[in-house]
Amino acid sequence: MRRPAGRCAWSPDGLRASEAGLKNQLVLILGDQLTPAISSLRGLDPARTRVLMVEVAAEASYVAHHRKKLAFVFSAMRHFAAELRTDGWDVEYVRLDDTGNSGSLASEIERFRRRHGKLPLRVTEAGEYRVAEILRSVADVTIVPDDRFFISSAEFAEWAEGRSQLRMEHFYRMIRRRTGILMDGDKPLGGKWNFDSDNRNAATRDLMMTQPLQFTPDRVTREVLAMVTENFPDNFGNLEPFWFAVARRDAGAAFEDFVSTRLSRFGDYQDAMLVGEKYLYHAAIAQYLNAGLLDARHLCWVVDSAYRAGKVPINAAEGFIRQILGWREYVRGIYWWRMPGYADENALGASRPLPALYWTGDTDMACLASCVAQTREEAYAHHIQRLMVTGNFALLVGVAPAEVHRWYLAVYADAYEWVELPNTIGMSQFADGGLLASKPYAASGAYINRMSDYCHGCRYDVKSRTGTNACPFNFLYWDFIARHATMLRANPRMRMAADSWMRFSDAERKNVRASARNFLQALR
Ligand code: FAD
Ligand code: DLZ
Ligand code: SF4
Repeated sequence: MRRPAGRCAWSPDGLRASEAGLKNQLVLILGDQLTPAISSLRGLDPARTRVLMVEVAAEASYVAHHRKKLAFVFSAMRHFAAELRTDGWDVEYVRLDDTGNSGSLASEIERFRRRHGKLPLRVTEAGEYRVAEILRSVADVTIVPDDRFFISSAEFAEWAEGRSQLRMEHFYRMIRRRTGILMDGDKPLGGKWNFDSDNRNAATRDLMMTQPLQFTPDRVTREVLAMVTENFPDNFGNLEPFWFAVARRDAGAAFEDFVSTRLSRFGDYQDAMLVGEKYLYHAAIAQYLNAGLLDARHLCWVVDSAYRAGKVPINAAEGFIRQILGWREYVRGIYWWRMPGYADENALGASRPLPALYWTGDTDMACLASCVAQTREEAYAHHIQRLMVTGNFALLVGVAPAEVHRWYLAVYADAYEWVELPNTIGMSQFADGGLLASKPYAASGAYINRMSDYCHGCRYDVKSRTGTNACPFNFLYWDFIARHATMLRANPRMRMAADSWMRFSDAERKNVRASARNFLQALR
């Protein structure tokens, strides 16, 4: 919203006289704080508050975001500004292409203060360390906790300190007890805390699968799409068709649709992958949740109620709730507990550059080609595609974790560093040496073959271990085990694999390592 120039006189201290009387607080709302319940607005009087939202080049380019992600963030920000105005808030909204936009969060706060007076700033703590540092450096700022999570960073640190080993399962049970979600008194509903072992079915083509709810771009989104086309011509990713929800009501409808059409099978097929079935029974809501369009507590209670009402089975309800109440909170806790050093962890000493196929999808490996193509089209891949295909490949070939991290942060619509970094550094690349995950998620082609139909259309033979036709995941897996055998033998969950390697004949060991060497040379 632009104000007419020269509307009122400057007072000596730089405040516009009329504004100084009326407004006494500036609130900055970041691109992932898009909820009227955000803590920075709580308790404030709209008549005395200016709200500032800024689209800035620095945030749009700290990694080369997927174009769909950019369009989603900007359109959701614009829709949220409109929502706040309807609720009576006075919102100053700076668009990316507005004349005078100075390009960064700090310089835009400064510019606002030059134009409208030096109001004290209030902001909810940033989700990312990098942005938190920027905000801490701003003059006259009050940073309030982000209470959209079940547990604060300080509480997590208290829970984690002094434990010899962190395990998500222990953390998850603590939060279940604390919240009462899926609990009957102090007992877990369904008689077990975790139904993960019931969640490993491979999907088949005859299953009925529905797509996530899709939305037609409105005028605001169309303007954003044009702006992204013009300003980010070289970024990765297809911009259209663009069908994400960008307003709270639509994101809510997308979640309700998931609960009524896909949740009941979410548990059974959580780990499955099928060519061309991008979503299976996944929710496809992380981008909404992380931006603030959905509320984690609400989601968990809705699913808890669906189970209690007999609408969905326990393995579905528990499986879904574990992702949000468990994993999502756990990775955030680890992020804030271990930053800033966590971003530089590299326990396995991996140093290979990210192969170009992560951007081009140009590979004969059908599973990788499919996951990269889907990522380019949708800015989405589900967890097992991220962990066991693209992540597993990077782990096995030894890509530098920082490069893997920057790729995941760029290419998914739901990617913010607080959630992406621990998933990449800790869970996927084992670069923290086992702080987050109890073992490396390294797997051969047999796992991918069991959980997907990718191998049917692949030029490689998933049953062969060596040679030019062998599935690269096979020899790369054993090469990985060989490279890290000493460390893996010390891990009870990996000892068997390391011991198996030692039982290979000398000739087979040589063949495996030669196949891996040749493949890696060609990859370079
Ligand atoms: P569903 O499978 O339907 O799960 C429901 C919800 O649970 C998700 O929307 C998400 O909010 C939450 N969730 C599930 N798994 C995780 C997890 N491991 N960590 C945190 N939350 C989880 N998730 C992100 O939100 N942002 C990221 O940047 C991100 N980067 C990842 C990088 C790697 C290498 C890996 C292995 C996983 C990453 N994840 C990330 C976790 C997970 O893959 C996505 O949350 C999920 O795929 C989103 O799709 P969905 O909404 O269909 O999830
Ligand atoms: C991801 C993103 C993008 C692309 N653009 C903006 C922006 O222009 N303005 C803004 O306030 N936030 C943006 N964001 C989100 C931030 O980069 C950052 O990830 C979160 O605020 C978490 O700290
Ligand atoms: Fe992937 Fe190997 Fe199967 Fe090909 S054969 S799809 S490379 S797992």
